[in-house]
Amino acid sequence: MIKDKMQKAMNEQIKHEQESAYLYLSMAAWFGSEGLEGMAKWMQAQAAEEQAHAMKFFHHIEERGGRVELAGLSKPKAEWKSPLEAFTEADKHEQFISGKINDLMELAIAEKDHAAKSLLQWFVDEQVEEEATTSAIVQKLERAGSAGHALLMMDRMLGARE
Ligand code: OFO
Repeated sequence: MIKDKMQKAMNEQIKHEQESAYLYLSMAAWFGSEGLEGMAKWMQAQAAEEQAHAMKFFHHIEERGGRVELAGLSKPKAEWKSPLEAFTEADKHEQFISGKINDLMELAIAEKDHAAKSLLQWFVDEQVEEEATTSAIVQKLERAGSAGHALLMMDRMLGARE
């Protein structure tokens, strides 16, 4: 049975994951409006992944006899100055999420909640990957600068994401 403290914290994390999905979906819409279809596709895939993350917490709470309670989502930003600005924000957002996962892990350790620790270890590893991916894209975009052809190449490369 999940304890109240952990249930509350995981319900909050469902909100963070859904807000991640919402932010990336908003970025997908913005990239689409800028004619950068590859980046739009990448962000759509990222949004779907975030929803899957939210569902992992959802199922964990339910499987342990807890109660999922959804919170309201804040309106995501809708405009960015450049692809670099959008991906830099995505990268910062992933760092924020890593912090939240670490906080949850700290709580699981303090509460001796081994089931939560097992789930959270997956997220700790996932966040390493998420941060590495977004920061590598930021680095490439920085190199591309304002060169149109480099940006279009990046767009094609990111659009190849399954
Ligand atoms: Fe759920 O990993 Fe990104 O936010």
